[in-house]
Amino acid sequence: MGLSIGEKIIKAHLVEGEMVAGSEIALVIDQTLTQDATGTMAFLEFEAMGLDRVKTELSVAYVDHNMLQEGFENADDHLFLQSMSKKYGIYFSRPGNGICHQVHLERFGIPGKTLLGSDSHTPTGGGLGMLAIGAGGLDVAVAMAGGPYHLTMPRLIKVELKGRLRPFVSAKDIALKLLQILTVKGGVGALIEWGGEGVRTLTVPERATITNMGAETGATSSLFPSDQRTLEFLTAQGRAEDYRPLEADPDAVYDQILEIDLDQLVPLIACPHSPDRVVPVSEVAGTRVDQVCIGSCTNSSLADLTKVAALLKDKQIHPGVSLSISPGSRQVLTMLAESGDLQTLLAAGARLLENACGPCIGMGFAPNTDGVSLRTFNRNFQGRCGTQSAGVYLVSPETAAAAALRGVITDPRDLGVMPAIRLPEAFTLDDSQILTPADREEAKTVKIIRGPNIGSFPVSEALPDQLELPVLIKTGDDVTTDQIMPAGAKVLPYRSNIAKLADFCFETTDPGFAGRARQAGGGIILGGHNYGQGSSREHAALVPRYLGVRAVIAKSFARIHAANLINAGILPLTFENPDDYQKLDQGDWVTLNNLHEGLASGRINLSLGKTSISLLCGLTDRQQAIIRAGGLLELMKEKENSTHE
Ligand code: MIC
Ligand code: SF4
Repeated sequence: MGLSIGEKIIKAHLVEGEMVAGSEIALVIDQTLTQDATGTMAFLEFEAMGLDRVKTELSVAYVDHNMLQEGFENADDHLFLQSMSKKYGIYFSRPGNGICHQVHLERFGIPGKTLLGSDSHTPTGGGLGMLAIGAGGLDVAVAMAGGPYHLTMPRLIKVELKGRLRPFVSAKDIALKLLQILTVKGGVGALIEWGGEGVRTLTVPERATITNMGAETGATSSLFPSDQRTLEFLTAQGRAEDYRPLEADPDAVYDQILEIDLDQLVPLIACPHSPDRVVPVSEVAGTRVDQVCIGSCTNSSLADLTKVAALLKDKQIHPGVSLSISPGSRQVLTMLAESGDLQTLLAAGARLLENACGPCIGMGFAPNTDGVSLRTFNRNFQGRCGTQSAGVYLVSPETAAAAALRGVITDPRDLGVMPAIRLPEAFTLDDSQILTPADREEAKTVKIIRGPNIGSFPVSEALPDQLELPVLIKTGDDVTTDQIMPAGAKVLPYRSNIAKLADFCFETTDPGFAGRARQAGGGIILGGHNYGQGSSREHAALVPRYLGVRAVIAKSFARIHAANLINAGILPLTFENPDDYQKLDQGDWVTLNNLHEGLASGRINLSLGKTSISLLCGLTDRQQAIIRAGGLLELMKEKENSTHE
């Protein structure tokens, strides 16, 4: 039987388990990436492992999220990351060099390799044919230390692309179409592989837009083949030697096959407040627009911004619209300046922001009260932009440009003829803002710079056999990690300071949560389906754990968050009978009985007065050991102590 692209990469990196969907496997990780918002914690965890250098082929640390620097906190974090990188053999992409996923694609990604990143949009690398997976910081730290990455072998979804995109319809519309089909839950447990004749028409940055947003379906990762288009991109980046072809075997077998006809695809838009609320742009055309933001790891490539410049050339944006442009990298910004397109964008009235995540994560450029913001980004969860009452719509660069010109949501096809754009054959190369680590000798003398904002990793304790705790909160379906642990300009500076961060847990939806947890000395969380979707931030597990949360009971979990809960020593439990969710309420004191036996048998009994509820916890032996120890770092310490005795 033939193999798919993903199966080929997995087979070449498999160190534990079998390639059977649903079972646990472990993979060797070739490359890692971290960013500043999750990286400080990942680096503290790596440091706690006591190694003198990373063991990967390549590890890169990026600074792209926390760049407002309203106080000393962010700058402290940057210096900490820079000194850690220098000492431990990690390349350091300086603030201003660009968004991690865009820069990694341009300068480091290699087809056929594995990449583990402490950011949920790491699958952007799948556009180059690399198996790129998002994970919590601790899993990335383990990979930096040379340990394998454990995950559930995904089932395979193949998406066949037919035909060719029409003018004004672009890769973002393909990503939105898939979200319309799969929803924010449909990709959970799956690897999405793209194939069919339409694939050949898409460039690597276009493919990367699609694999980037595969994260919104909950998928483990998304992958394109590595072909002539890949070679063209790598050659233009001066990296032709990194090319290797990679295709699925013709007789590869998939669990599900979908088809998208590019000829029939129209401009699409995701309405507030979920990336899967997708409709044709024409359905909401005419809606007033206050703000348009172009950028983010989804749509900030040179081609994206060149298209926008072509559409805005010799025109002025609508007076009611504020337009921001955040180029994905310094390479993109430099080339926009060289081509004159930067001047075109500024002359049209655009506001130029840094080459960073910026408004995507609520770091500035928050919309007005009740504002309507059209963004080329990937997430539109309520409040993520910094304004609770604003409505964020997700669109392609073409649709964003049309709205910027007209002041209302506009089908970009109404703009007439799409101007032809010309891209240079070679990218402008300048890696001066990527710092090379010290060699082994010099590394010994490098001192780690640790400002007062750098906290320490919280300690946890082993799991008792019985827990009696209150239900601290009862949530609905699709709770995001942005709700559990909000980001934005006020909170992000404390990503290296768990004690301080704890004040903000569930703050936007339930400001009393942290107080209740502190008062009760801990508790459990009750969730609906897809609990913990979205970001990979392990803070959404570390902070509840710090507040004494020992278990989350939900109807189902998002992949990365479930792994983060286990690593933090929090038990993820599901209902044997989902209707039992109705029987529990906030404030109930519940008892979880015979936990150690239950962990092993996969079934735990919860009692609430006379009511007894059966909960499931299908954990592997490895995961059970982590939970018993109180967390992955605790387990590693236990193991180390027993070898030293
Ligand atoms: C996001 O898009 O939510 C982030 C910010 O990039 C996160 C990481 C984080 O919370 O730091 C992600 O997607 O993993
Ligand atoms: Fe940054 Fe936004 Fe991409 Fe997350 S989704 S990495 S915040 S640009």
